[in-house]
Amino acid sequence: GHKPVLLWYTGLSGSGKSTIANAVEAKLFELGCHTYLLDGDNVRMGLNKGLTFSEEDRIENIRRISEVAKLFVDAGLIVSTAFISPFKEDRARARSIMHQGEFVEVFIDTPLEVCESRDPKGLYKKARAGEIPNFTGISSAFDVPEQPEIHVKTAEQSIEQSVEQIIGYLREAGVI
Ligand code: GGZ
Repeated sequence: GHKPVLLWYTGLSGSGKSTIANAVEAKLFELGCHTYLLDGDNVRMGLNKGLTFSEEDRIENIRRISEVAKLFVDAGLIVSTAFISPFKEDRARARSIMHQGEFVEVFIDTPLEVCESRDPKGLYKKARAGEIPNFTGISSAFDVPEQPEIHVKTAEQSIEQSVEQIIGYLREAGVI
């Protein structure tokens, strides 16, 4: 058994949010937990189709994601959301609609230089060239989380170690 909880991943494009969230999910599945992952692939294509990367639309993107995540947590699942979620007010609102202890902020802390050097989709290159407006870290803000429950420094450890760090937190917190 496990307690329902929301793992709220936040970090720059290319920081490793999706990779780590997927690996943590696989581990939780092995442990018999019921999980659900919300990410760009299943949300920005469907529920939030049509939303752009303007400040206004990002706020709406995160608001809808927060509400949907709450529903899944109410259904008893361990929910993970993997979105940049750059604005601290929006993360604070997501936290505020959850019950005490059900919101776990996971800061995937990868320096901009590292994200930019990885640049798996070539988006940073395009953003630097001015081809993508409002690009987080280049031409749109990312508010650094001040007190995340879990602070993952990906430049200093392997993906496996990051996964263990998160699983370890969930064990200590009595979630799993
Ligand atoms: C940031 C952008 C942008 C802009 C497209 N700024 O690395 P990716 O490609 O796969 O992840 C990024 C994703 C960010 O969507 P989110 O829904 O997570 O953002 S937010 O929480 O801020 O609403 C990136 C791609 O979309 N992308 N344009 N301008 N990332």
